[in-house]
Amino acid sequence: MKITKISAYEILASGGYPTIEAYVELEDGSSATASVPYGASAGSHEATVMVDEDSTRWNGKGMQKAISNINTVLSPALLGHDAYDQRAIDQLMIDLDGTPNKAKLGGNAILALSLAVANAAASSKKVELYHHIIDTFQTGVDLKTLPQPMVVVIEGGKHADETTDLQEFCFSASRKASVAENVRMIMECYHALAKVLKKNKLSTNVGNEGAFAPSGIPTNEAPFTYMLEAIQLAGYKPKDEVGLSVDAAASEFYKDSNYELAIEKRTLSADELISYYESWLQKYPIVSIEDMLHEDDWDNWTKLKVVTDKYGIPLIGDDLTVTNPVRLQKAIDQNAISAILIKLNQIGTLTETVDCCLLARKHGLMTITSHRGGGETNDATMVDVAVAVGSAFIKVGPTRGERVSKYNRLMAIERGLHA
Ligand code: 2PG
Ligand code: MG
Repeated sequence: MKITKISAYEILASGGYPTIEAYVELEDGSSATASVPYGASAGSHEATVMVDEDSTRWNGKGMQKAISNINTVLSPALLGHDAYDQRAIDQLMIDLDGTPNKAKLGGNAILALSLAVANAAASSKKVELYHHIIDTFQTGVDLKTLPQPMVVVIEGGKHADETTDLQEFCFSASRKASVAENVRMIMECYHALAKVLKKNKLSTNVGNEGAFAPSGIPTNEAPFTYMLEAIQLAGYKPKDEVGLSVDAAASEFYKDSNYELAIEKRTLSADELISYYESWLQKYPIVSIEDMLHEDDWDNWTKLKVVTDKYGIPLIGDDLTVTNPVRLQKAIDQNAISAILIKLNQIGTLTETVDCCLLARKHGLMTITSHRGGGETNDATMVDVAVAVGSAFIKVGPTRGERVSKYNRLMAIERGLHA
């Protein structure tokens, strides 16, 4: 099924700056668009987000250079190729770029086309995108269980001003129930959390990802106490029904080989920080933790993994592993993680993303497919990827259109499977 037409243009992303949307048309007239998100606290090993650095437009954050790479290099190469052969399409773009981090043509340019081709192929085959991905990559996923919600409900770090040093505090569904029921349960906890925050004289305004982002939270531990109270107030059982998950995004508060907790006015060594974290695992119904250490602090990740293994909870790599099979393999070899966050734009093609998930699964690691903090769009391709690779969770914020579009897509998939 030949690709006959490609175009790409800037659209507005959730942070108020542009991102790329691509349009792909096939010889049978089927077509699709896809757009690319990007992070606020992106890991330094991620695929390049190519921006114009032209201060006369969008404060330098325009994407015309990357779009020009689509028009002059990628599109001429892809036209006439078979859209059903996603692996070949992605490999062609990887080869044209030729750098390990897609610095020449831009990960944002390459991913926009990769995802638009996949969506157009699914539309041409008249199948759901997740089915197309399962077939194309032979992922072997049987769809008996769908990813469950991991909902960011308090955000700080680079996602909000004057709040926690740690970036995200989430409610994770642990109840064996439908996605729709678990979304309802967690959103009831989210509304209960609003009451708890107000009682503590904290604001319920929201940050980048639609989670509460109050200033004046006294410690990085305090959100756990509010969240635990909220679960109980909403009438659910902590841990058995709703667990707590945290993403420290610790690279953002790593300074001179130590960790600076600004709101607590103290600087901790990695060992001290790990002990602090362990005290939380003893006190709260925490079911997973992510990026608790700097993205290159490998030896301390291995130390922390000993602790999370002791408590039987997944240690998730994100900035550490950047959805990159090479970094994932290193993390496996060093026994640094037991789960991996998956973000399509960290690596820049659908094929490499799926390969990373398959590698994780081969080694018994859980995958969690995630939204991005900086610039999201209403595109919900990530949800179909999560379903097709058998992710245990999708991590997405609770409010704002570009976030709820993901949960709505997941619930639509669930309804479709039971129709
Ligand atoms: C993360 C993400 C998504 P960002 O660190 O997991 O919540 O944030 O997209 O800003 O890197
Ligand atoms: Mg993260």
